[in-house]
Amino acid sequence: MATVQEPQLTNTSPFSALVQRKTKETDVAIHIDIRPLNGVQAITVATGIGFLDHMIEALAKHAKWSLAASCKGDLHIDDHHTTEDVALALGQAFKKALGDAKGIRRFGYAYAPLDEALSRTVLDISGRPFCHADLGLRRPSIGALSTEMIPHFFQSFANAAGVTLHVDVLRGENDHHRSEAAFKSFALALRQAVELTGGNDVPSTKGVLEGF
Ligand SMILES: [Mn+2]
Repeated sequence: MATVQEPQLTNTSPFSALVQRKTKETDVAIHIDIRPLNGVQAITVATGIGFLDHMIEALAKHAKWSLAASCKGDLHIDDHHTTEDVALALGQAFKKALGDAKGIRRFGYAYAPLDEALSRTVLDISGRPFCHADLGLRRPSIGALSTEMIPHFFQSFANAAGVTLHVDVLRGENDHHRSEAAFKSFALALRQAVELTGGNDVPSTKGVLEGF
């Protein structure tokens, strides 16, 4: 198994986090910055699964993150552990980077089209993990990524990040497009939800977001 990986982003904002997650199945390192200084993004993703890299790159790009994500996983078995553990570590890193979540909008929603495909994401950075991801994918896999792992990615992220998440792909003929539209709408909704309102309160009538 690989050695523990070093942080890869330099000159990060206070809204950055490093998560390393190592088991007998995977060795994941995530370094995230959800508000990169001057908006200058640096994105490198290497999970060993090309289509997963493509989706996470789209997520980082459109969420306006800087992200260094790498995983050495047991791909000789299949893509399950790698996809799940990357999503868990990414969700954990996102939550850590958000800190106490003061002054954020909290709710976010977005539509994203990709040619004939159209996806909608509605989410709440609530501290209450929930995921409904209805992507309507029909192929067994896209590249080396099993399509059943794509909703599972959203589920794992939501669990680790403490996010209430609804992702629905409303139409689309091409599964690559349907999936990519889903990740883009997710990215745009996350970006909206973490926007700073200019206030400094916790956006909850309870005065606290569970787990933040
Ligand atoms: Mn694509």
